Amino acid sequence: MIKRIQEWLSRKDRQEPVEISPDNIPRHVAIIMDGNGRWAKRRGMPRVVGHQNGMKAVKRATIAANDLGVEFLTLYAFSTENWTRPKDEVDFLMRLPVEFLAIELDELIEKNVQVRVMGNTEALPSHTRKAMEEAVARTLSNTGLILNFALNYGGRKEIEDCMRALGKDIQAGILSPEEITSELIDNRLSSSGLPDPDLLIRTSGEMRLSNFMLWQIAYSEFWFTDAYWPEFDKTHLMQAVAEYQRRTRRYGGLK
Ligand code: V07
Repeated sequence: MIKRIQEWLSRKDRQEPVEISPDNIPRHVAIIMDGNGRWAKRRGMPRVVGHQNGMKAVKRATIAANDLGVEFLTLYAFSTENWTRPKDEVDFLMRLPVEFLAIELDELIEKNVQVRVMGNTEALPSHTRKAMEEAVARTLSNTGLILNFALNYGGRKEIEDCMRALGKDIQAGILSPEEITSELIDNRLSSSGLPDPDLLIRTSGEMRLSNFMLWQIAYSEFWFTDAYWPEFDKTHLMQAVAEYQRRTRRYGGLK
């Protein structure tokens, strides 16, 4: 028995091609991109080298998702909790959208990708906001995959802001409590306009949500991998989608 499991593990490590049906591709994939610092540390390099390589993995994952026919890809780039990291690291992270614009965006524009951002973006440094706004503006008319960065995002903060806004509307007499429905809440979250994620991926072996899309993932399938985010490539995404299809096959094509 133990031997059989070992054989299976070694096959999985070699990442043989997996079978994916074109009829049941998750429309919306969300990813918690964990393990950038650990990946660097394992190589004896500073954490920021991990973040830099994580940015390359963003482009790989985007192109892979686009090739598979995924319509929406949401990536957790910076959480409301990440501000507690050392200042140097936060400063470096806040420059990544600028680098992304300079280094990675042209190839994504060629692939017809549209960039969006959700989260509390007003609180970001102006160079970060400017880069992010430029990425959004330069891809606004693209019609391919929607690449949605969660930046200064927190699931509870999003729900808190939504409840405050609804409370204000009630106080102003333009909303009655009976009118509050799931759909109304959907429309007031920063993910408004996107369908709920069908598949949530987290890298680096952690199995927590860490305040990511708490409302939206009510029915999402979860897939975890031990791979660090800078190692993530098309084969990981394909494994995740193949597993998603195995789990949802009873609805295949009917969902
Ligand atoms: C960040 C790279 C990916 C690994 C996880 C953390 C580090 C891309 C962006 C980005 C965001 C908005 C935008 C264009 C690019 C980004 C941050 C961190 C803060 F419009 N990667 N990436 N932003 N990392």
